[in-house]
Amino acid sequence: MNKTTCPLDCYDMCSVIYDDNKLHGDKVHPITKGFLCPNLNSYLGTPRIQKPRFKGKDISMSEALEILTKSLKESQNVLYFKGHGNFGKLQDAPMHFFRQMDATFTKGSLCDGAGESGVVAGRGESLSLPYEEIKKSRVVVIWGRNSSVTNAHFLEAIKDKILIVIDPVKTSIAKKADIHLQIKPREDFSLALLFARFVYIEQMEDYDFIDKFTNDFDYFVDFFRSFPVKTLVENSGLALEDVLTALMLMEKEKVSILVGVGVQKYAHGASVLRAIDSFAAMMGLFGKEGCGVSYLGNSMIGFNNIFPKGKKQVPISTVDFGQYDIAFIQGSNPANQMPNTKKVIDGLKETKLCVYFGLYENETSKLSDLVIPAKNFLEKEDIRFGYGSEYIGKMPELTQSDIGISEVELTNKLCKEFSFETLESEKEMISTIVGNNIYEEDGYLKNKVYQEIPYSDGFYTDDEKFQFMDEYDDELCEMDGYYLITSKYKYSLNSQFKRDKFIYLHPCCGFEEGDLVRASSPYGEAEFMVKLSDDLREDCVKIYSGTSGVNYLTPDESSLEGDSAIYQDTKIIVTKVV
Ligand SMILES: Nc1nc2c(c(=O)[nH]1)N[C@H]1C(S)=C(S)[C@@H](COP(=O)(O)OP(=O)(O)OC[C@H]3O[C@@H](n4cnc5c(=O)[nH]c(N)nc54)[C@H](O)[C@@H]3O)O[C@H]1N2
Ligand SMILES: Nc1nc2c(c(=O)[nH]1)N[C@H]1C(S)=C(S)[C@@H](COP(=O)(O)OP(=O)(O)OC[C@H]3O[C@@H](n4cnc5c(=O)[nH]c(N)nc54)[C@H](O)[C@@H]3O)O[C@H]1N2
Ligand code: SF4
Ligand SMILES: [Mo]
Repeated sequence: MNKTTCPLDCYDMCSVIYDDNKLHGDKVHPITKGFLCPNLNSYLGTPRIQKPRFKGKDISMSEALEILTKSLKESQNVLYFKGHGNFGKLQDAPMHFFRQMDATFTKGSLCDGAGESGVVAGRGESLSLPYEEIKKSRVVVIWGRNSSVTNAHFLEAIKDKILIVIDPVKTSIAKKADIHLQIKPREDFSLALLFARFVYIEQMEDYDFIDKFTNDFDYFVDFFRSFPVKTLVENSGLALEDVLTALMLMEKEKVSILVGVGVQKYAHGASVLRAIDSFAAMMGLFGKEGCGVSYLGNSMIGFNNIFPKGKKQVPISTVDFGQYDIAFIQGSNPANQMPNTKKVIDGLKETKLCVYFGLYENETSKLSDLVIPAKNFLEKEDIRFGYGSEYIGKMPELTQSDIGISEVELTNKLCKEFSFETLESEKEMISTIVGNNIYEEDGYLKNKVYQEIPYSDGFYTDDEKFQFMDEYDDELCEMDGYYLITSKYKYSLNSQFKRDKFIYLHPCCGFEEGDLVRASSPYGEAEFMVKLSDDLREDCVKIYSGTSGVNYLTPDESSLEGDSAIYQDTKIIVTKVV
């Protein structure tokens, strides 16, 4: 039996059996429990790029590498741009080459970076909650995470809990919740401060915890008291009664708060996570059985990074491809997934050589001069770490194919051409990366950092204490139009697999199902077909990640902290196309 791990960018990190050319969910893995999601189920059936291509013409792999080498040798100005099409750690191998040739790297994130910097400011490091701890909670708060779509294997762990969902959309998990706070988008900061204010009024603080494990609580009290309750309630778009009901459900209980990326696709995303953490710290929810705040954890915690980036780095969400002679794009589809598609496409057209290194055809491969097919996760040796649990996943090479080249092989070929130091073998690199920081339990690997309940011995800050927030930065500019919700679609993994094509609006918005509409923002416009949904608030539109056109509408700006994309920090005007 061939066991491996799902390579896709996902909280669940499923354990996978590859048998008879098919992928199956591992029945004995405690989280996977025998089923895979529609995305991995589509993996083997999705047509791959078979052959390298240069300016539209099929070529051999050695010709492709020759063109790449020659162009790289002639250029001083190279961008290395990597996405997360495959979460394996050895996917970073090309950094080894591009660092030695002094290419420009990206910093920050298209994903979770704003929130992460808020978590790090308070806790020093972002650890997620072990699956087993979530199971021990009595109350689970799902805050800006669409667990039934993006985190489906965790539903089993939370099925008997008191469930609070905080989301502008009536998601299917929200419909099952004991209470759903259908918050106004962008206002989670206000809600976290409201919670904090009423914890204070009702004297629900955990004073022992605050004394022993935190700093600057008094400043935090002054900080949240500087916001009038009335303003916070109005901002949140919620009834105070519902906010208080949710808080009372948490009183004196073991509470896990599972936070997703939905709350932080904004300039002030770091402050949102810091405020949620500060509220949780006030309640003493860290370091105790069945308690904690789980955001997307740092998957590399405890491990050695053998692929450091080069010194030259630019924020990823504002990359201007046109400034580089060569853009080498790996495991990503920026022409669809990056904000401000018009600017991205103009830039990709301007580069002298745009190189796409991936598995599937997409908007970026079509715009690229040189297309290099990759090996898929079954055809190369790797290991992956998770951002949603304590598990580690082996990804052994299980099959071979004539198609594509692995990231490690490509790196070694380029290093040889440039007389740079080559890589060690895959097994040696994996062993250096993990060091002695893993252990085995019931046949599966886990990260030793999670052997103890996260933060039970203190935090990862200089004085090992949680740092409460006491200031706040935001760049809110008032605009007309609908809030944009752009979240994940069940049948696609960002732009991979089956994509959606609709804009979703509330039935009261005056459009009919099937209408063709033009959506516009200060960044651009695109046309979509309407679907009506009373799961939305009346002030929101929803367009899933991966939908063609959505990122024509999104801002190519970075969050105030964390150099992260801020997809939802704009408003959308919708007009009917006649
Ligand atoms: N099927 C599937 N699974 C995926 C992915 C995929 O594309 N498809 N992508 C993977 C990746 S890359 C990631 S990062 C994770 C992310 O997974 P999640 O963290 O679940 O992220 P999203 O789906 O973007 O958004 C989650 C929820 O946030 C809500 N939301 C939007 N704006 C706000 C707001 O202002 N406040 C609050 N409280 N909620 C808000 C949305 O309605 C949505 O229900 O999923 C991974 N898993
Ligand atoms: N509107 C909007 N935009 C978003 C988001 C959103 O919610 N809404 N979400 C953002 C988030 S959270 C993320 S993480 C980013 C994701 O953005 P990207 O990282 O660009 O993700 P994908 O679109 O999934 O593209 C992954 C590509 O990786 C390639 N690939 C797969 N496996 C391998 C491999 O083994 N080797 C190589 N070389 N290539 C491989 C595939 O061909 C695929 O085209 O998008 C962001 N963009
Ligand atoms: S749920 Fe996530 S980890 Fe599991 S198979 Fe699907 S994409 Fe992979
Ligand atoms: Mo992501």
